Amino acid sequence: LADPVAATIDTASQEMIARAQKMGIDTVFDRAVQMKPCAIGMQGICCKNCSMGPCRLPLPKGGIEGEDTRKGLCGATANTIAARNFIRMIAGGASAHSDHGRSVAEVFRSAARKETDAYQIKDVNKLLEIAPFLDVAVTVEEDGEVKDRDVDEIAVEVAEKAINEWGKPEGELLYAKRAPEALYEKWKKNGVIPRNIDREIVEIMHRTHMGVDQDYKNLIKQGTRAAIADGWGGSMLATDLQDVLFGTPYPLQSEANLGVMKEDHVNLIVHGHEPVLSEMIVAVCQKPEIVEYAKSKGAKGIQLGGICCTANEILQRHGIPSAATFLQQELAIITGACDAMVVDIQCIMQNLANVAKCFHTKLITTHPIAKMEQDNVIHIEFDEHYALEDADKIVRMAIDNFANRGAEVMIPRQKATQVAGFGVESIKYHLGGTFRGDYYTLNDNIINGRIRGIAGVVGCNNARTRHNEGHIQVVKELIKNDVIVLTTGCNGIACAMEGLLTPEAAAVHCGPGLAEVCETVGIPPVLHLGSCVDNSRILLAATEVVKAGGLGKDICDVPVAGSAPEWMSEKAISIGHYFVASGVYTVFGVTLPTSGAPVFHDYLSKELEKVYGGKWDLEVDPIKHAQLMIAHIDKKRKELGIDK
Ligand code: NFS
Repeated sequence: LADPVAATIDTASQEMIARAQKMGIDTVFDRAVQMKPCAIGMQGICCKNCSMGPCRLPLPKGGIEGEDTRKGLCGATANTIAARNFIRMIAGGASAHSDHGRSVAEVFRSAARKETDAYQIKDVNKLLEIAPFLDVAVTVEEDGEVKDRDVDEIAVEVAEKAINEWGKPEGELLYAKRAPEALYEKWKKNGVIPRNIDREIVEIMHRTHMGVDQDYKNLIKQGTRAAIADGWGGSMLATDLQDVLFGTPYPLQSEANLGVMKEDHVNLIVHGHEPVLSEMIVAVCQKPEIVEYAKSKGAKGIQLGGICCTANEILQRHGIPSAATFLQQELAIITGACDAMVVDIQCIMQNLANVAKCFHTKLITTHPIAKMEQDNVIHIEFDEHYALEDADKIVRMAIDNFANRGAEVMIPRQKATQVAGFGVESIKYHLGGTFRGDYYTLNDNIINGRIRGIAGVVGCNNARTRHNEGHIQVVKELIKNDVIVLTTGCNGIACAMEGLLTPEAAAVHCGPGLAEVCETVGIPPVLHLGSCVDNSRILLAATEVVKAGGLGKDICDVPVAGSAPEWMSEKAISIGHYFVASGVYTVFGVTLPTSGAPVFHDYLSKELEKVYGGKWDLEVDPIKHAQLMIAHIDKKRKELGIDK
């Protein structure tokens, strides 16, 4: 990838990278050419957990013959070092998802206690559905009669029980029991049921401290426990409580790519992850007096757009268009038309501030744990108790800045239509059966072979590989082979930009079986399930498939595979690992930080399957990557006796 402009398959991005270069502004695409990554770090075999190091254990050219005698000053082997680094990545990822979940839980508690007017319980059905999983009764017995409990009372108890999951002193993660029974039993037998969410992350930091756990198998076992605490804990709670507060998504139509920005509108971009702020911004932007205010400043209205998982959150629930994937964030400012960009946490590049300096764009940080050192950045700390006031201030700042645009506005025209807003509930609606169980139609179509299997394709962009190329090629190859795709995160945005999230895409890109199902039901072949915490929806969808019957007793029996073709964040490693621990064969693209420790790598990519039914794999070539997933799906079909 020597040419930054060619480092993306998206022509809108190419235009913006070229424009930045002309203006003398560097973007991540330029920096990726200049900065060479450390080969030893990439292979996972650099230990910097104490100051006697960093100890670097390069793999000898030509691999290892005979015994592997490499060791650090303390004697740590390559396997120990790679395993420590790997589970520290899980800790980073799990903590990011789970801290996001905690924030949502705290806002939820404020709403349940009626300490704030800005947030209310929007989806009572979902509240009643999740309550029993948190040991909260939805009925009471009074005078020998069973009566419905007061919803407000249930909400407060759900809030308290949920928050307890982060730090309770005893017991086990309550949501672990939402997994298929066979999987729960497997976890129990192997001692990896999380005790509470925070504890598993802290224990990773302890066990990877100098001189503690020195057995890669035991280290990864703790990584497994923390990853389960993420997928089936912090992330799942985030998804559930967000749905209760802001509504469970249902399919809707929108658009994607930089072309969603409008020259004659105030362009306000929300970027980051927690919907507690972006929901308020959406609400404020819909107020007639705010629209009037924008008009009084010479704009035709306000165009909201999202980047990263905030994009996915407000897309799923409100149909707000997705402006950009992770790697396009600087490019949104380079249009010259971004009047304000509001960020909270995660996946926010510090260089945004440098790019914003070259334009009129106001860059606003909002979260106490995520500030920027550059002096052009404005910090407006978001407080849930004054949520609407804070959002109002931010939106007005964007509107006031509209008049300050320079002459140099250039918005790429490219944008694509997308149908998003899917979830466990809407799949049930579209692919369920009226009489025969919730996921009956889906299972029936898998059994009769129209749908070959299910793939979860998720995750980031990575500047070390061509932007969106892996995402699109993997997904196209899967649907061509009749594999239905569930997407989240930046893969969802990439698929939207390519037009794959439309029902019409089925006739163009799918094999005959999947095309027929999509056309009959009226769904896209790629179902957008939301943000990265919403990968928990994929876990629950897989669980529903198991429950509907005919496809085995556990997730690892189902013809399903996972993929992150362009991953880059620690969150992706945590996600990958909870997929694996939940029984899913999971293929990553780009690289894995395990290649320098072949024994540890083999443990992840071979041995773990014997324990949990899922395993890791790495494949850089997108077509081979998809073919590996298809081969696994076929293997599972054969085991189920449904191969024809
Ligand atoms: Ni996921 Fe969201 Fe995108 Fe990757 Fe970042 S936005 S939580 S980490 S880059 S998919």
